[in-house]
Amino acid sequence: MERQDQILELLYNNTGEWLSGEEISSRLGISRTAVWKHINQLRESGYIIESSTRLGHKLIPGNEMLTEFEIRRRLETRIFGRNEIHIFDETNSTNIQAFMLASSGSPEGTIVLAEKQTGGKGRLGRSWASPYKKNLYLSYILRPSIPTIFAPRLTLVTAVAVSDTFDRFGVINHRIKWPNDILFNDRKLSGILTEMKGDCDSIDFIITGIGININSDPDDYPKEIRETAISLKEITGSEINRADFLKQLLFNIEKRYHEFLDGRFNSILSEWTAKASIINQCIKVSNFEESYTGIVTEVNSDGNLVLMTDNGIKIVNSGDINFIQGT
Ligand code: BT5
Repeated sequence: MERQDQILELLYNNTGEWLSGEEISSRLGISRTAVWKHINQLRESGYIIESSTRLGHKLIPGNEMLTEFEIRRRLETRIFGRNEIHIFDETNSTNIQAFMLASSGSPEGTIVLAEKQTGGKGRLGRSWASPYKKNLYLSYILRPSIPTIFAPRLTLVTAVAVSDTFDRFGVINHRIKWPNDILFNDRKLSGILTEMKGDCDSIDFIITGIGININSDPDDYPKEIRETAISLKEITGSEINRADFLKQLLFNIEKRYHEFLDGRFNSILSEWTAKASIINQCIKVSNFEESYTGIVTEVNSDGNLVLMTDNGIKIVNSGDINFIQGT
């Protein structure tokens, strides 16, 4: 552990109380001048620390830092985030970074975060708006030993884990929109992008990327999505600590991923279906190649939409859906 982290740890163990410079210096075996220097650096990086020559130092609760230290001290997972954590102040896309890390051997559970993405990716070449220090832009590496054809199921598994986390933060009335959106009042709160490297037989690795609007305000987005995006802060009326949200999210992702690996996909799919309120709805689904209108009879175990159309049953594996009014 680095010196600054050791000092933080001591301050955290005494949050809201004074801890003398002398005690810190003797516990860590460094000079009091060195303690002051580290405390100043911590303050510069955003921690609110009161200091007094007589009383020492006191950490004021309520910081909003997304650092490796803040993440690790919260973790309740066994694998996710336990090994490699990569945090960028700014990067093109956490999915791209995670892909490169996975290609050079980073293990399952490696997580990649950014405070800002300059080329945040959506599906089908679209982009993900990623304002600085407001939200969560997370990608992680999976290396499941499953047949390649099962990989699309992981998007549904992830959507349920993200939805579990919103439940936990009191956003009960959100909805999953096939295949990968989480909506609140028809506005987008989160999107998921699953990418894979492998061949027909086996998966080398999967990168799952999740964008979650946590503390952004409408002004933080490009004009085109101001009416269609929403953040957790806008829903709950208060700022959310991103590290707290991330802790819960990683816990839920790991839990759902292991349920999936343990052969419990069908029960996850039932939960997904209940949260998506899509069965028996009339929808139009469009992708590059085609568009169909029909009634959804099922989301099958591959995550495909099964539609009853005027021309019979259609099974659709990708695209965007719109609900047709009046059904
Ligand atoms: C998605 O694509 O919803 C997947 C988004 C995945 C983003 C994460 S962030 C971390 C990781 N690194 C990446 O580079 N990507 C992943 P799609 O279904 O194609 O939706 C994209 C559409 O959502 C855009 O065309 C906009 O209309 C809208 N959109 C873009 N940014 C948004 C935002 N921050 N909030 C709500 N809607 C947004």
